[in-house]
Amino acid sequence: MSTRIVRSACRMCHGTCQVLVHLDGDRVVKISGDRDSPVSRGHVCPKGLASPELLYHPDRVTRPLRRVGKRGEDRWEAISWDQALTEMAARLSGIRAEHGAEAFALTQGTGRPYTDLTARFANAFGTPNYTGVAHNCFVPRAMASAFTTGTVMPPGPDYRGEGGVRPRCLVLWGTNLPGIGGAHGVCGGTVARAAAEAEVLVVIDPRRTRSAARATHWLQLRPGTDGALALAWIHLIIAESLWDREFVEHQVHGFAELRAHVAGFSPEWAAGITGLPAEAIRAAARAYATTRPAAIQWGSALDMSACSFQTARSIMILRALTGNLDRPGGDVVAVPPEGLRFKSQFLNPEMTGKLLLPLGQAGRALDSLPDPAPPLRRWLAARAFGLLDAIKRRAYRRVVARAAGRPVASQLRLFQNLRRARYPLCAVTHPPTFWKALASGLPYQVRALWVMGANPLLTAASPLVVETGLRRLDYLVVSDFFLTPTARLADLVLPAATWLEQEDVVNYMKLWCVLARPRLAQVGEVRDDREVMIDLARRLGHADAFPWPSWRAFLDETLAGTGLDFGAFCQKGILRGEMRYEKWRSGGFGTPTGKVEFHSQTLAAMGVSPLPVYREPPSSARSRPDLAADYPLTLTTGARLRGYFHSEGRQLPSLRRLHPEPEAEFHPELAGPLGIAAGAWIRIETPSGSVRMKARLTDAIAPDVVSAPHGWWFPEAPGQGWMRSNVNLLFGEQPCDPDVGSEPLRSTLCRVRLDQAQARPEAT
Ligand SMILES: Nc1nc2c(c(=O)[nH]1)N[C@H]1C(S)=C(S)[C@@H](COP(=O)(O)OP(=O)(O)OC[C@H]3O[C@@H](n4cnc5c(=O)[nH]c(N)nc54)[C@H](O)[C@@H]3O)O[C@H]1N2
Ligand SMILES: Nc1nc2c(c(=O)[nH]1)N[C@H]1C(S)=C(S)[C@@H](COP(=O)(O)OP(=O)(O)OC[C@H]3O[C@@H](n4cnc5c(=O)[nH]c(N)nc54)[C@H](O)[C@@H]3O)O[C@H]1N2
Ligand code: SF4
Ligand SMILES: [Mo]
Repeated sequence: MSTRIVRSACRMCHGTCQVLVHLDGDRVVKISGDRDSPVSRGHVCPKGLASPELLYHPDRVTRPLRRVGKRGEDRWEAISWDQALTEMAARLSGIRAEHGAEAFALTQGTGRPYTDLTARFANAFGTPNYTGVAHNCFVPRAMASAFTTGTVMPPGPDYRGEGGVRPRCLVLWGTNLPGIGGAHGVCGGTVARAAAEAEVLVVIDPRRTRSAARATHWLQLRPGTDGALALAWIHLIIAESLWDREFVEHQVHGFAELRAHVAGFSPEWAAGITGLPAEAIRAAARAYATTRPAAIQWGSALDMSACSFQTARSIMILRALTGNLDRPGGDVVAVPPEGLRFKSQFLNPEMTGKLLLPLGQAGRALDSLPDPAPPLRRWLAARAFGLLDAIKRRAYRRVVARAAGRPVASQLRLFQNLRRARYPLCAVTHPPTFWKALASGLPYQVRALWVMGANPLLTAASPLVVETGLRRLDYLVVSDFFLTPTARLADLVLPAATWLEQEDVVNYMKLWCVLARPRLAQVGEVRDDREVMIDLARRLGHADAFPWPSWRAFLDETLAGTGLDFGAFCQKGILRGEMRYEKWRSGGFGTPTGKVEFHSQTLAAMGVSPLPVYREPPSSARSRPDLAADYPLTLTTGARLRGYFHSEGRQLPSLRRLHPEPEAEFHPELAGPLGIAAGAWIRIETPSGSVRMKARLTDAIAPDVVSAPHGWWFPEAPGQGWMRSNVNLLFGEQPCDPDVGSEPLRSTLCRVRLDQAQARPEAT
């Protein structure tokens, strides 16, 4: 057999690296780093290396499976794709005809290739019940960017330094990118290099990560208190006159209001909340404000709190206040390659097909607030919506073009008003509310759900509510690689293509380039999720919204403006944009005032604080001293493991060897008095539940904090053991961030004890 090496773009995490795929004949035998890649410069992580193990795993679902036993019994028959999609189209049309389009819902996992079309599918079908994990992942930060500087894709560190300088000060705030591989379009290898190069490295993390150990300033704050820290930084920068006067004078709206607002948020105030010494807060803030250029790499620890949006707002403000926005070596917005039509929702909101959703449907989402209008007004509104929809359909392209010209903050306000959104900045159906509605049948019963590449029994908070909800459905379809605990409850399982089996123009969250991903393998009958959505949408009569006969046709359209077809694009491997800095000098900012909005009138009109505030985690010693008596420790969950992507990878041997068991980290000082030795099985308990993990003793964490991984199940166990070590069982119904609806998964009260049964249970 001949061997060859083909360059591609890995997708075992959010997809940040170009890699080399080694083939022996038709068989993928190895993945290696690509030293020539300007994106990843040879970086590759254990997940990327394990790709062939995923591709050829004997447990993969390789044909559509229809349930034959009772729900959850794990008895299936293989059927053809045509049978599967004919049946699915019939079931979904039937439900739409009988119960309305809103009785069908679609949920997805984190950003993956399918994200290109999922929202569009839901909107074209006519359901407002499109949901996922957005509230806890990236969207709080994207919203902060949209409302502060006018771009949904937030600015980020100028790692490439095309202006001749890279960040001299780098802040890693709630992220461990150098340790985990990659996230949200950023390669961990790139961040590691920038951190090593920076003269000042600030790390804000309750755990002493490797980066924290080598940082100039490590702020080991109490989990969930980043919002207070950020406000204190703003306070200090203003109090000590360290802000960029010229930038603020010409490019900022609301500085005076902000100045008055933060007067009370001194480092001493924040010290009392964060547990950090006031002097340490001062020193780090001064270092950040006085070392230019400076940039902040932020991470998802900021998203999973009851104060996520406001904290991200404060950080957006810091970037502008210090004059680092879009300046060489600062926090920049990249320029995309010329001629390309972006398909990522974050870069091209038109892809979501939001305007395809009939106007009257928006307010029927499971999380919409009740309509306060009297019945006659509601009837009239429905008629008016009908008329407007007819006009909209006719003039679709013009309506889209006009809408796209308006500031994104104004678009969001209009849409969220129409939705009567309970959480004004949660642009999807609020996930916890969604799962509760599925389980309770209130305000109405959802009949069918498509779970597109997600494992909510492991990754959503309140897994028992999720389970009840899934069991109540008439029809559950799950697209996945494996029969996960979630997929086992399905009526139909659709086998998905891995990245090696896809072809793609990869632009997930990387504005500055797109990468080529040629199809290099095919196992069984697996199909690309997007091809399946196009196929199904057309069967359902939505060829207008999905005019492409195939996925390849879609890709060719994406590339049309570049003069390349997909084959030629693959030869090139990457297309890059040409960086320009200080773009605000010509165009201002895409906000309603055209400036960076420290104060936002749009937010005020949506019932959100127009200036950033701090909120205490709802379950903490400060907010719930009554609980703290029994649950004295602070639990943070989900710090990423290098070898796993969320609940994935437990069945891949090379990854399981890296992390064979779920391990919770805590301090020896805490373990000693509890009689817990390293490696002992323990129980972590909250008022909502109890899970089993192994003790990993380390002084890298404060003595009153526990850090536990999420996503643990045991594919090898008879019942898959999804209740054994599933950290999300520790979260019951909890107050969410009132703005964007995120959940405080990074800070909740808990306690720990030795588990009496020290053996590993084999079945659950
Ligand atoms: N306690 C706690 N919970 C958390 C977090 C935390 O930090 N703490 N983090 C949250 C965050 S930020 C996120 S984003 C979510 C992630 O939540 P999920 O996205 O649900 O996480 P995964 O475990 O990756 O589940 C995805 C499933 O999709 C399958 N899959 C992977 N790729 C594809 C594909 O291309 N197509 C299809 N059809 N299937 C695919 C996988 O096999 C897997 O079973 O978890 C959240 N949950
Ligand atoms: N290997 C791997 N890579 C991944 C993923 C994965 O599951 N595995 N998931 C992907 C996804 S969907 C996401 S969202 C990203 C997330 O990746 P990152 O943005 O890097 O975030 P995390 O690793 O979740 O958490 C980063 C750090 O936050 C710290 N932390 C915990 N609580 C707090 C807190 O309250 N405040 C602060 N400041 N820090 C805190 C943790 O100790 C951890 O070191 O990673 C993506 N990449
Ligand atoms: S960091 Fe992500 S993209 Fe890079 S090799 Fe690892 S899994 Fe693949
Ligand atoms: Mo995420």
